[in-house]
Amino acid sequence: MSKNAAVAALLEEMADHLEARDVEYKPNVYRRAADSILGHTVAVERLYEEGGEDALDEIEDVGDAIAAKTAEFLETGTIGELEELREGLPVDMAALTAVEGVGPKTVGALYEALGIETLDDLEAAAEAGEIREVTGFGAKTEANILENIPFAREARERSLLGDARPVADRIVAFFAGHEAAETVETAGSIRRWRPTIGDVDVLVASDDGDAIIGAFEAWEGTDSVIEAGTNKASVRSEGQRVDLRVVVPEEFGAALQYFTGSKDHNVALRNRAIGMDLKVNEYGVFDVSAVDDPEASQRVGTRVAGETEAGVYDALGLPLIPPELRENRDEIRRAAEGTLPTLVECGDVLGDLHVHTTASDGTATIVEMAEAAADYGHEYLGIADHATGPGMVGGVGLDDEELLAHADAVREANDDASIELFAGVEANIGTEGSISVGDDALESLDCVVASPHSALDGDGTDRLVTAIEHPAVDVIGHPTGRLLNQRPGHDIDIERVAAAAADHDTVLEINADPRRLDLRSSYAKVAIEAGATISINTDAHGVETLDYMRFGVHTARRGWVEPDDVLNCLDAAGVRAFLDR
Ligand code: DGT
Ligand code: CA
Ligand code: CA
Ligand code: ZN
Repeated sequence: MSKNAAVAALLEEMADHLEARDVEYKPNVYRRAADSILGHTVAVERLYEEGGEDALDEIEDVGDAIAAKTAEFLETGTIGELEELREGLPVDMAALTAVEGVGPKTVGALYEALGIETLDDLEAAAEAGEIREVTGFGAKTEANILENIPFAREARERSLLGDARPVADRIVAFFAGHEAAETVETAGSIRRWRPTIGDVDVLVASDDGDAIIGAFEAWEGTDSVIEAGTNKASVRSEGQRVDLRVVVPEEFGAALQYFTGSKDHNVALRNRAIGMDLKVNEYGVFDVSAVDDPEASQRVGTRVAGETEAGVYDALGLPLIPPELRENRDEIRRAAEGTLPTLVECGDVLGDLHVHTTASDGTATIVEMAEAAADYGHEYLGIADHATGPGMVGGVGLDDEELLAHADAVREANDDASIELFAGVEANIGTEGSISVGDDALESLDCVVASPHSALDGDGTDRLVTAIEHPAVDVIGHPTGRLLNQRPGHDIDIERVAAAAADHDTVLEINADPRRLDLRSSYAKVAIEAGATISINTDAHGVETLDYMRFGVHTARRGWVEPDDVLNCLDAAGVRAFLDR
């Protein structure tokens, strides 16, 4: 990943420090610059390498001074002025300001008065009733702070699925080849493919807990052991916390069901069981109709299931519910009715309609991307390089004439390619919903993706609906513009957006880049219920990230999406027919 996020974080921290010192105006200048750099599609290091500070200066909202500081960071790995500010106020600014109701000014005041530097300090001071004694603070503020600390801790401790999943995959592969392990599976949020992960849960079926735990501690991917017992160990690997549990093979299914969660799904499932005179827990499903006190022990009554997960659900009169659906969003009722959706699978996706090449900010040529997509198994690929327009600076993005020339190059490559190539564009949606490419150019392209790249705060509904209504727009890319753990993106009224998309036959993208996963699953569900079509695209900027597709597919599954809802589950001829609609 580019260094844009790192630079943006440092500029935000500078803004916080200046604000803590009651400096006016300047903090906002830094924040706007940070936002713009974060959302900028070209890597700052590349801009700097090619055009020096002048090129950085060209980024929206970045002036001389901030361009110089960015350059200083790229040259030295640090910013001198920030180092000085940190010395004057040696606090964990990001952690403290993550607490709702605590801003930089509060941090400054609490450091002056009580020497608070960390979240632990803050918590201890609030618990001791010291904060209410500081001028400008009261008992109510103190109580609020105390209440909001756990949430702040958690938000800061969640990893991106895209970072956690590879760690889980490696552990599963390791134990799949281990003689003492009968079965190994992920559990928890990683198995449900949540976009962010608190910790990675892994479950191993084995009669030899010591061998499994010992192997895990000694595994080359284990960086440090947090705790280890006879049947459970927690370690750190690649910055991820991993919880591994060992259970006996006879109870593996029940344990897998229990530890996959979600908690809300499990509660709903247990309630269903109670109505059937059954008890379900991590050890099995038990018939307790003849038992006086079902709570007397964990393994009570007659055991009717537990070796396999399907058996657990079957004992409760249900088909196996896919892990992605286990969020207590009506899946148990639908399972009981026999009307669960047939979810889209990776193998159903036949192409990718949003990738970049060196013509804009990608790292591979048209031919290289086409070959990689063919190797990946795709039947077609939509080349959607950036157009110029709002959000694009530093020379990135093609004007109308360049787009037409690029489309010719794509069509030429198509003649020799083993898969079908669509000549497309990723146009920018202006703040009022305008499309940053002329109608003549749009007309001559096969596939038009239009995405918001600038001004991503506030409500984006009108903006998106206007873009959806444009007759040449085929797909709305990453509709809200969110970046997970970084910025929330637009608020949208998804019902209105979905209705407009359905009306105008405009497709809504689930962007599969694990930093985005946008549309989020709950919005995708609303979209398909309104009759809109989804497209799952990687937005790959190089050959390596074509396999982001799986993150998009599992996000779609979390949104109850079926193959029929997805444009790129059609074959090339079907997609071509849709685009010519
Ligand atoms: P995370 O780690 O925050 O991303 O989310 P999960 O869902 O992986 O949660 P985690 O790691 O705390 O626990 C894994 C699963 O274990 C969870 O999804 C359901 C189950 N579980 C854990 N604690 C409880 C509990 O107190 N009650 C119930 N019913 N289930 C629990
Ligand atoms: Ca977990
Ligand atoms: Ca856990
Ligand atoms: Zn893109």
